[in-house]
Amino acid sequence: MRLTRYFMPVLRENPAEAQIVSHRLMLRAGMIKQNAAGIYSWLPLGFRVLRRIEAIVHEEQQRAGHIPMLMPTVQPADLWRESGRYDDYGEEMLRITDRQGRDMLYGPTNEEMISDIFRSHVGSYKDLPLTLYHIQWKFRDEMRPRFGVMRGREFYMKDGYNFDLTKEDALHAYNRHLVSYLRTYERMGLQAIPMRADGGPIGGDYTHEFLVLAETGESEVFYDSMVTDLTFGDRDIDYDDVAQCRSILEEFTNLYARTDETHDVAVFEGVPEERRRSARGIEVGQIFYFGTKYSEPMGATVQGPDGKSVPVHMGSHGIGVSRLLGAIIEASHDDKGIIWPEGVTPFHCGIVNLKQGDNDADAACEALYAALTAEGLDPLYDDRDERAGGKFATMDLIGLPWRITVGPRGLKNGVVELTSRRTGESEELTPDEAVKKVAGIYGGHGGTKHVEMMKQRAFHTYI
Ligand code: 5CA
Repeated sequence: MRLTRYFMPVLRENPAEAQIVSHRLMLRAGMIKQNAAGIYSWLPLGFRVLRRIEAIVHEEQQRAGHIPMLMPTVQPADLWRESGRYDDYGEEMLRITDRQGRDMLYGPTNEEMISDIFRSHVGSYKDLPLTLYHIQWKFRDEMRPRFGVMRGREFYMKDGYNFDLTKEDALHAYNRHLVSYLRTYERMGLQAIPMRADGGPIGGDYTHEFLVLAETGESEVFYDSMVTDLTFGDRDIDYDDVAQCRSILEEFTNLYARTDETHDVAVFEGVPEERRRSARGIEVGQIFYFGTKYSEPMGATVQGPDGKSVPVHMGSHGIGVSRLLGAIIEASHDDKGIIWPEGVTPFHCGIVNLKQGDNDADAACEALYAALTAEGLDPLYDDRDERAGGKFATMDLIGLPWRITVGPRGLKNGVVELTSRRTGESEELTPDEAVKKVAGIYGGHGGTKHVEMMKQRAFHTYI
């Protein structure tokens, strides 16, 4: 993409309405535009990151054997009357009446609808286990929408639902989700710690929230500092292996880590004092096992091996896809702007032309652009007629992990400069070497750990 042909309305001034850094940077980088309290348009740069995050979620869900689909945003109230949640859900639910006077609602979550789909089409235990998921807009009429996409009223969520014959099978589905979430967040460059939580309006005895530690987080959390040393890394996972999934769950949840809802001072005091931490965290996902809470009232049953009809054991599992943009920025920025992890960056690399209109500089930039594109990468070429300082400030603000700077002086010596946004370190390389190095980082030329992240097929090929 050439910047002169793009739509990236960068703001010079700090927007007064933004209280936290991620909101401020998303507005300044021209990623989002607020249309009403807690309701945003995703401008092109923001939309790119949203799609990249979504693509990782799709990949990891399907790796775990979960099946994508899409349910509507608007739901009939009658389904929610069946589960009893129509009255319980309260003011957070956006209620709508259609022209026939029928009660509808903008879905805050989909347990009822998926149970209805299940009961219409599945009748035998032989069709289990089954996990269906979608990534869809949700609406919760939050009392205090704030912090930009972190607490929106309209937000984008991955929600998945498992259907199993027994509690034991459903707990395997729970563990499988936990493992797949650990991988998902790590690919986005995040450490999200599973913490024991409370079921809230979804319900259930088993539930963990995934929290990214950040001062601006809305949740208060308590944990053993050793949990922050755990990393998932590049393990081989067999998602059908019950023992393996359970042992990973144990590894990541045995140490003390709880939100304030379930915090237990007496148990916490069992953690050696020097390892006890209390902090703030951003909740980027939550998993639940709630047994037959929905399947029983809604008649989501199957015929078991003995011929008897039994309600299925269910759980639901959510990832805050749009909230993740805010969480990643909170975890990865400096005073100049965003620093995107390679896994989610909107463009792989920036090209800065220090002297637009200079024949050699222009030609070198065009050649770099073509070579990077041929490697399957998406460069953003700043081809504006602007001074170098302004171009650098824009690149730093929007946070692309790598920048190639091209100027007449370097070109005389046959070199360009490759700069890491994270470390600020630069090296002089020939244009060829620079392309090879960037392609290598993202998985070309023999590859690195980013191979899987970056060799992503187009979004529509995931499903
Ligand atoms: N049905 C279950 C699991 S699918 C469910 O709705 N879980 S949830 O309420 O925990 O939401 C899942 C995730 O959505 C949360 O962990 C959070 O990351 C995100 N989320 C929830 N409310 C908002 C909001 N108002 N704005 C942005 N993200 C939100």
